[in-house]
Amino acid sequence: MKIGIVCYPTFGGSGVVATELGKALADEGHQVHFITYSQPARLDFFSANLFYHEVSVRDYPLFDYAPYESALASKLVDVVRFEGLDILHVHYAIPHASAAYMAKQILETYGIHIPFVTTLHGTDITLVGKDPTYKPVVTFSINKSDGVTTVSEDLKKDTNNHFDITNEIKVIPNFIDFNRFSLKAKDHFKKAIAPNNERILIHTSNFRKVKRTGDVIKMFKKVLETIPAKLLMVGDGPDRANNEQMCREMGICDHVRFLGKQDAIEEILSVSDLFLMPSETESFGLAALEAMACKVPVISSNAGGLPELNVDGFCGYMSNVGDVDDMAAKAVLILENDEVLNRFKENAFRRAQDFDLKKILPIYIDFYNETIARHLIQYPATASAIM
Ligand code: GMT
Repeated sequence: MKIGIVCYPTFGGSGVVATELGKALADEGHQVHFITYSQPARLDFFSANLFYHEVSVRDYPLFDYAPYESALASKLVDVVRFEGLDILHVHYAIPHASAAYMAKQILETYGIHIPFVTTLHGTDITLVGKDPTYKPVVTFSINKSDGVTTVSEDLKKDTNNHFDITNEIKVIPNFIDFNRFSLKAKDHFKKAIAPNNERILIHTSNFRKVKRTGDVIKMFKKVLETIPAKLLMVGDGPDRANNEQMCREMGICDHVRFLGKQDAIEEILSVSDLFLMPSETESFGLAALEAMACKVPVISSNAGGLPELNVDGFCGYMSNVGDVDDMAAKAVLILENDEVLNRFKENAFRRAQDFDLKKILPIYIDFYNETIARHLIQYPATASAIM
């Protein structure tokens, strides 16, 4: 198959899933074309089956806001025509799904009929998409997609609750590539962070309000009252400066390291004992899955799709959003005893295996084939051209 993937090229979860999916499809022999405004963060190597097409937005003094959506739709038309793509897969509804719809309509004027699949990732529905600013466009483009997927049952439910959806939504959970995410021997690193064998707690995110990074700091402060520990805060974003200030006011700076954005996150996870994700909402929680794959149990909130990933009392614990006391108590329960900690670590790894890329990739490939087949029924004249 020749597949066009549209995504945000940043470190955000949707971009990561899109890029990892594209890489895996390319490994299976499919030709994958990424179409976005800069090289996706995890696409930093050569593969014969991977292509990147940059969407450049022309600035003009008249524009207060450069029209990215039009530039993307035009680029999609160009790439589909030139490369002969079979299907488009857009990640994150805004503005990718509506740009794909626009491109599809334009391509029809050239006699080219291409289906597009939209994958909803979370904030495109739960935070941004349902705002009246975008809602009519999001609803329309979901309903006009030839296939729609969400990364959890909870996100499917939210989408159906908040929008007037006439399309069937298929749930395809996020996945993990164990070739990259697995326990690495990084003892020297562990010694540098925790010279007295303190437990290492970790949080990774984009430090937006929804991640409740302040709760991470408060929870850690409570854990520290019982257990010698260090906290690694990985990533960057709007709340980071506040969180650093909180640590100063709490007098715990010696125990907390803010590491900023990190590429080799699997190496840092490999020296960690507990992952903290107290999010306000989380459609799936990919960062927690990455931790689990590296044998790190998870203390999380029970918001959104997190109960579909974190199995309470098995590979971690869940608490109500904002219940920092409960989260800290459960963290101590896991951390205070080596035997318990090791059991949770092994269970985290076992749970992560349910989301092995090898299990999820065929579901996406089948979904593409079904979508193309359904589309061909609508446009039988194109069948011979594609097959
Ligand atoms: O959570 C973020 O900050 C990034 C966001 C995104 O859209 O890139 O992540 C969403 O998609 C991820 C991949 O499917 C999910 O694992 C995250 O749970 C989801 N974030 C939220 O729902 C808040």
